[in-house]
Amino acid sequence: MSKTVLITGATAGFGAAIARTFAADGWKLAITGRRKERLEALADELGGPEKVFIMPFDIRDEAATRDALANLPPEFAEIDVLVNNAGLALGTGPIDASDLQDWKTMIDTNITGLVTITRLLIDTLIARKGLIVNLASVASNWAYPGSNVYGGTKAFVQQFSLGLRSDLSARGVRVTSIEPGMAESEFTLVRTGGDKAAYDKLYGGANPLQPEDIARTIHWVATQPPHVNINSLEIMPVSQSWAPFQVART
Ligand code: NDP
Ligand code: 8X3
Repeated sequence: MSKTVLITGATAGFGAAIARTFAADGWKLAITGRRKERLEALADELGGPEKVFIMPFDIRDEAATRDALANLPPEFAEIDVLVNNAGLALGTGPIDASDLQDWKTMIDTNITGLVTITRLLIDTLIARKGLIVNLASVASNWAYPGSNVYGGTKAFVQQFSLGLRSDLSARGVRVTSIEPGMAESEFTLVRTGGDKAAYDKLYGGANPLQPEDIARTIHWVATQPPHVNINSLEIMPVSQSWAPFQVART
C-alpha cells in the first residue's frame, strides 16, 4: 500500500520538487500553499485527485489549518511523513533597517505555522510511527549580516526538531532537520520583494543547490529503515563556504 506525505509550501521551490520526487516513487501526496492554481496544476501533473489532495490555505491561519486537516479524505488522512517546508525570509538589511511587520510575518509563518500543523498532526504521526522533516537552514547554524530574525526562526526550527525527537523517539516517530545553504527557488525573489537583479546577482555563476537536490535528500531520509533516524543534515553547494569573522573597529 502506498504511503502518504503531506508537504507544506508545495507551490514553488523545494516543496514542488519534493512533491514530484515522492510522486515518482508512488507516494500519495497532500500538498499545501496559498496559490491554489499552482496546487491544481501540480496535482494535474502528478496524477490527479487519486494521487494528490490539494489544501490551499495560509499556514499562519490556525482555523484554516484545522479546517484543511479536518477535511482530508480518509484515503489521504493517514499521514506517514510531514514535510514542514512552507517558509520565507523577508528583507536582507540590518536590524535597524528592518520592518517589524516583516519580522512578524516570518515568525508567524516559519515558527507559529510550523508548530501549529505539527501539533495538529502529531497523534496521526505517532499512530503511523511517522516522520517529520523540518526545513531549517544554514542560517540556523551560522549568523550573517541580515540574517537576524530569519536566522532566529530557523534556529527555532532546528531546536524544535531536537525537542520533537526527544519527546517522540520512544513512540517510533522519526524527526529530521534539513539545513540547506544557497538554493535557487523563489526564495530570493520573495526575500527582496521581487528584485530580479538581486536574484541574478546572488545565483549568477554560483552553481547553487537546486530544489531537486533537497527533494532527493528528503526522499532518502524518508526511505531509510524504520530504526534509522537522520537527526540533521546541513547541505551547501560546493561553491558556498565560510567567510572570515567580521571585526568591527571603532
Ligand atoms: P519558495 O519561495 O520557492 O517556496 C516557499 C513556499 O512556502 C511556497 O510554496 C509558498 O507558497 C509557501 N509559503 C510561504 N508563506 C506561506 C504561507 N503564509 N502559507 C502557506 N504557504 C506559504 O522557497 P524555497 O522552496 O526555497 O523554501 C522552502 C523552505 O526552505 C523555506 O522554509 C525556506 O526558509 C527554506 N530554505 C530555503 C533555502 C534557499 O536558499 N532557497 C535555504 C534554506 C532553507 P504560497 O506562496 O503559494 O503560499
Ligand atoms: C536560506 C539560506 O543562506 O539565505 O535559508 O540564509 S540563507
